[in-house]
Amino acid sequence: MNISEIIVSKYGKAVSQCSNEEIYYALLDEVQRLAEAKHRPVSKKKLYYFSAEFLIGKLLSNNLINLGIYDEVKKQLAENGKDICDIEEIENEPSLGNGGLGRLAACFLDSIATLGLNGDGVGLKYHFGLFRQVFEYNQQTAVPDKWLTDDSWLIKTNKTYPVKFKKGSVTARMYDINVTGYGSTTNKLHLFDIDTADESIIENGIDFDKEQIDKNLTLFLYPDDSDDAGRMLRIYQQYFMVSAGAQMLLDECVAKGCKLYDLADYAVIQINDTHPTMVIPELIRLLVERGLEMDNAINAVSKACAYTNHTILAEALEKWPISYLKQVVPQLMPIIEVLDNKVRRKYDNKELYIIDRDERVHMAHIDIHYSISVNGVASLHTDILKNEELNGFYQIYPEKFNNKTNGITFRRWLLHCNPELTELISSLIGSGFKKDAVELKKLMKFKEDKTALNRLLEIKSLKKKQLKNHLLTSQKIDIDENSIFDIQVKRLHEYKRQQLNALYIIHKYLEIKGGKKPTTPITVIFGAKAAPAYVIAQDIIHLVLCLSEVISKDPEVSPYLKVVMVENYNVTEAQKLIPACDISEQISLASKEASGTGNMKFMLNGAVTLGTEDGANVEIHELVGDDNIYIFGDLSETVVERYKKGSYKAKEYYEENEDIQEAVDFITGEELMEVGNKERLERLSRELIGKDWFMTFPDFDEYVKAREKAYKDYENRTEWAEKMLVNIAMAGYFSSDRTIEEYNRDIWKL
Ligand code: 26Q
Repeated sequence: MNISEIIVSKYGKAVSQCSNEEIYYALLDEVQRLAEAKHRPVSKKKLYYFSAEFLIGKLLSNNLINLGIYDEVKKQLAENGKDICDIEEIENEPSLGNGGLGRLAACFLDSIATLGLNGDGVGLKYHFGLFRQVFEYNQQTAVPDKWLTDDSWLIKTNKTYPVKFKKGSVTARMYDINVTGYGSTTNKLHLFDIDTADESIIENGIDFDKEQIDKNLTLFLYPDDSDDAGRMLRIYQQYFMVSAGAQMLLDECVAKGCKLYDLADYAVIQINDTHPTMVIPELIRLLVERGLEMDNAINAVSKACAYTNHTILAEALEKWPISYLKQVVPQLMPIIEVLDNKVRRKYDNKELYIIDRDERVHMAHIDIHYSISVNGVASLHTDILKNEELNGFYQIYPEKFNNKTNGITFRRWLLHCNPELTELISSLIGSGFKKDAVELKKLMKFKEDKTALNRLLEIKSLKKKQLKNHLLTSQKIDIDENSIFDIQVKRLHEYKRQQLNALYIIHKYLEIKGGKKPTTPITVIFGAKAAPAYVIAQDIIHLVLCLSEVISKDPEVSPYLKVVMVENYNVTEAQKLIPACDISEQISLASKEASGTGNMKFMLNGAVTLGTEDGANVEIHELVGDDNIYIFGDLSETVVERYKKGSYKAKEYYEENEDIQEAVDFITGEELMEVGNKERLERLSRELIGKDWFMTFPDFDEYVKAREKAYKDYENRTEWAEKMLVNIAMAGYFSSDRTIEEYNRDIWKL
């Protein structure tokens, strides 16, 4: 690629005379051309990855890396006085996902294309992704995040599909985004939208008229916890996506010679959580409409579908009231009833029914009965599904259950976000790890190599300085680059226990006030969005922001402890935060975090995990061994038992443990009250003492101990560098290329 030539032909001037924006759009056009020129994989059978969320992040650099021209472009820009990082800033991040599940879908698309597999994504083209988070008065406010620009990565196609609702029909139009793998083939992400969407109906904040479906259908991505009006719209969105997607895939299969009853020879549909579950009854409906007998249609569809479960939180499992479905998509109800009746005839266990006695449709139950595969996303998670949550189903379909431990794409989470570390690794073990991540294990040879270890520490320092500079410009926050960077970034949820981290901070603050100063100063960084309707989550954000203010205003403590909450945490911020991290906080209540994927990104970038035996932390622990991770807290079995018995009394811990009492009392003490909102802080304190549903108190002492041990170990820089090295070396297992190979080997068989 010759950038000067491209720019001259587009704008008639030199690169140095162009604005960053002009350069960005020229590169976008050129990358699109190169991506289109790569060939598409061909195979009889094709994968359709259905997901309500694809948290793809910015695409320019990712595409340049995958096309193998990133370094060249960077060099040519530099020769013309332009910094590629400034060009990257021009691109808006498409935040088309809530968190882990959406980001996983994006990593998977990258790996599917990289492995040359024939597989496309199917989803929705939201006009506004997840809300943009703004802090005001130490609280979160949510504002719309417009990411679409006239010229973007979306390619408008002329493919349209009618989608019928009870209230009337809409036309779905397909837009495509090229998915350039790090290899020779390109796939597509198909996102559906309506031409009549109307952004002008948005009122203040992120409110809008929820009645006008033809205008609002694709405006917003729903936060993971929402109000009732929003729920109805969710059903509209889900059906719109699956109906358009189902028609598209049937057309493609028929064009290849599919006779409909043999659908499973042409298509495999991976259902990403229950959000796309209606694709099962919708495909059955379409096959019947095209002439198949109901039983044959059910059989054909069941053989083509596979389901991934991402959560064991009961409240997050979708159960739609029949009355809702009847109001939105009455055409699906007769089919769902047939599916339920078949189950009822076969099994007399009410827990397995699709429709329960409260007239609600259990979406996961449709998936489990009418698909070939049910998978969890980490080994512990799959075990819990088999033995606890879905045990009834496991008993009747043991062959369907399988584990697929999540993974991340190393192109974005190492090569792109940490070129310095990538270069060091290449210089030590060659570039083979870029294609085969397990080769990172070769780094183990350098465990005692002082030069290599020192280079690792130098790179970490550099990434910390870069983050410091970024936070200074973006948020006017100044952090000490020589402090320990202790980071917890993820969606705000009680089960993830940001409140436990906050309790530790209070404990530490009081300790420093009492004269016990840390050897190396500590910077605790949070990044988290809370669903707007999730009150306690908002309260926890408020607590962290208030703590940050109180501590920074306290001259006795501020030289040793700083708390930062990064505003609007998203993929772009993650790419800057993760490489700079020393300690990775993965402190969910054991059994609650299905997998986690941030934990893998941190490990890959040389952070050491402080975590519970939960989700994929268990596998990280097994890989790196006791010396290279800080594990604390009750085990999943203990937690599960405690829930079953209903024996947990937070108040007893509060009354008997002085440290806990002191920390909790601080929440409603005068220092915080002075900067905070009384109602929020009091509600949070009551919630903790009266309920503490995610059991922070029982883990508190061990957490404090483990965190202190990590801070102490950090002081021995060489030993710490060894831990960093082992983490990087063992991270290869968590490449999403490995995960996708397993999906293909066990489920898709492309
Ligand atoms: C449901 C109903 C109505 C509105 C929204 C939702 C909704 C939206 C998003 C429910 C759940 C989600 C997202 C779930 C999620 O991100 N789960 C995470 O998936 C990751 C990838 O497997 C895991 O690593 C995480 O452990 C899991 O929490």
